[in-house]
Amino acid sequence: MAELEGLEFGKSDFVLLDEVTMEQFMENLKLRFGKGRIYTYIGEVVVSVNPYRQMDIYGKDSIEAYRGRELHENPPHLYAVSDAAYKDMKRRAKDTCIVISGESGAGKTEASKYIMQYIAAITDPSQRTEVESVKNVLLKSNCVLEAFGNAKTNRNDNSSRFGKYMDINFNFNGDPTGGHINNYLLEKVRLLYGGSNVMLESLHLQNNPALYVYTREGAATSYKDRSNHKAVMSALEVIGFSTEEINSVYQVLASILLLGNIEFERNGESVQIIGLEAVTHIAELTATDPESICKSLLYRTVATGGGDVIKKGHTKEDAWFGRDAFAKALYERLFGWIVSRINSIIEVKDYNPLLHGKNTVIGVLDIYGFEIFDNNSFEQFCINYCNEKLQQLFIELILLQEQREYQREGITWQHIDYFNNNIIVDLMEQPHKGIISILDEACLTVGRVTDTVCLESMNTKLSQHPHYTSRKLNPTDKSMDFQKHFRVRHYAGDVTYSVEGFLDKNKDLLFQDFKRLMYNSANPVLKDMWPDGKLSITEVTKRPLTAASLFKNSIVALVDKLGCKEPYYVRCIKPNEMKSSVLFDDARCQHQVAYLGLLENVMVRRAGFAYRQPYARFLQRYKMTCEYTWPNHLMASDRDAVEAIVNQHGFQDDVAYGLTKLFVRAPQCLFTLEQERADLIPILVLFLQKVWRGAL
Ligand code: AOV
Ligand code: MG
Repeated sequence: MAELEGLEFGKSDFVLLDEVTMEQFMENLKLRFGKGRIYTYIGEVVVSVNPYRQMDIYGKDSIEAYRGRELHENPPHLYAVSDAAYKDMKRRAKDTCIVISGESGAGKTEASKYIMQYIAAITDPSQRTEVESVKNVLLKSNCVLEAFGNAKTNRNDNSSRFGKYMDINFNFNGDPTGGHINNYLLEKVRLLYGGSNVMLESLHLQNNPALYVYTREGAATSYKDRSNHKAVMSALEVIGFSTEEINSVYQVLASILLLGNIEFERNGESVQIIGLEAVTHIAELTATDPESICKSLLYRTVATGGGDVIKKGHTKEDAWFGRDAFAKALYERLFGWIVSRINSIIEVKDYNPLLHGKNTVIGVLDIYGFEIFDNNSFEQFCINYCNEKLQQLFIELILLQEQREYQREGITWQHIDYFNNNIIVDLMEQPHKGIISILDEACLTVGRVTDTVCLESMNTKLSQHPHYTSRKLNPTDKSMDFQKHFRVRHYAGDVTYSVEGFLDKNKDLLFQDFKRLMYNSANPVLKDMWPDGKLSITEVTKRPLTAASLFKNSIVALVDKLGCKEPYYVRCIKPNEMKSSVLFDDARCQHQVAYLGLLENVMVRRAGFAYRQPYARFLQRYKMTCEYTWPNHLMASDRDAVEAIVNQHGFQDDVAYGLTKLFVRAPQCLFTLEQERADLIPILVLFLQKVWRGAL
């Protein structure tokens, strides 16, 4: 078992700080980071600082050290919370979830992978093959989803451009039986891998990302390489994708790249395609015909008021727009299809509760972190909205959870005021009044509503809101252009959004002709990705929900789902902007600690009882510090024995006795006990050695 840390590493739990001040908090965080202690608790919450280097704390022996142990028995670790979530689920037959939050590059995705690894390692020691396969698929799916859903941004080389919520199902034995992945908002358009030359040839591609418009930008810095590509291929195989399916995946990717190189020019009244060779290749790759592709690129089918169907020629601009929308949609559908294929492979099949007991779940949420770029667009708006919602959930749950625990244990609870970001969430999502509503309204308005017009409308309707600013409202602010920008004061900081492209992205318009084109593909895999292409133009009447509304609905559903599980939290902090393993940027870190509400979290935790432990555990750990309990007690119950320890140390006024747990108000009590224990252990060891040798 890993030994508890010495005091030279600082306090392993922030509730043990002498005083809850920002200074003390930061001092402790920095000290620990400097000593390679990247995890620290606030009660059951793990605060993690990205080490930006490989740590030797994730191996098999670490896993063994944490397996089945209580939170405070080992140095803080993701493994300890994972174990707690797992035990909680198993003991109480209750769904749990681990929510990982923090800004871009703070280490969320890495944390989620270690958590999955740990859960996979501790479950099912008998290694039954069926269970093995579920675990395998879950672990391998990470690699595939990252390959397709991550990209380099200026904040993180391997940034998640999609949100991932993964449920792992367990039977009553605590063995994994299946799982389900939900993905959220994929930022479309990216990536080219170093595929083998033979393969590239068959895809009509050349091994040079710079040749393709869609990958040119990332080409110089692309870190995806051949070995990575192989790993993805083999992961797809292990998961259970057929050769046909894998080929289709690459055919779609190739088509997207080729599509990006098609151009349009005006020829008299009409528009024509430059790059017919690419069209031929795309037709071959997508099992469609070149003529239909040309038609979809140049015309759209519209239903007239009289019920007639006519072909309307695109303007050059429409054609460009259509091409890009098609490419993005191809990518999005591909990603969605991969996720649903994985889901169909890992879904729990033939589960009979009578036979197998109650099915419980551990959910792991790894979503894109709060983002502030130089230019923030619609995607950042959605991503930051999601982070606001999760912050709101954190606030509610941490409070609620405390309250529930106190009730359960029969201890009185005193109310604590807590910063609340409801007001910002409302600004974004409130029906009729919020930004999303105003956007949707603009998208539904017939006629040419531009981004600027929509911004005007926001400025008028939101001028009074304390978290909203526009240049119009604040003419002195030269950092914003009044026709382009608005600013939201988020819980994590001010973000200036550029409205350019907001409406188009929100409409997410894809001409029906493309959907039909793909639905009519002779490749069943492609057809499967485009079920809505089945509808004829006269059947498509209902206006689809906008991108923002769809996203909002999915996040609301996610929050509901998380809300009814027992939550565990990992709060990630990014130590600096340079990806350095030694630099602790005080100001940046303090900012994150502040907006994550970590200080308030410590206060809530300490206001009542900072520390709690089941009687048996407490006794086990500290019985050596009391003459009545060492080596064994003769009292009626563990609770009574614990009381003896407490009384002997004079802590009567600092504790409360719950039904199953001891609650300790002052962290100093634990200090004392821990110190005494640490002092006693060498003496006891000596003593036992002597007994052993027969010296006594
Ligand atoms: P994110 O998921 O929080 O950002 P990542 O988990 O991708 O951030 O972490 C960014 C990088 O930091 C990784 O690629 C690693 O190099 C390094 N890193 C993070 N955690 C660890 C760790 N525990 N040990 C070693 N290196 C680590 V985003 O997805 O951009 O919001 O959208
Ligand atoms: Mg990530």
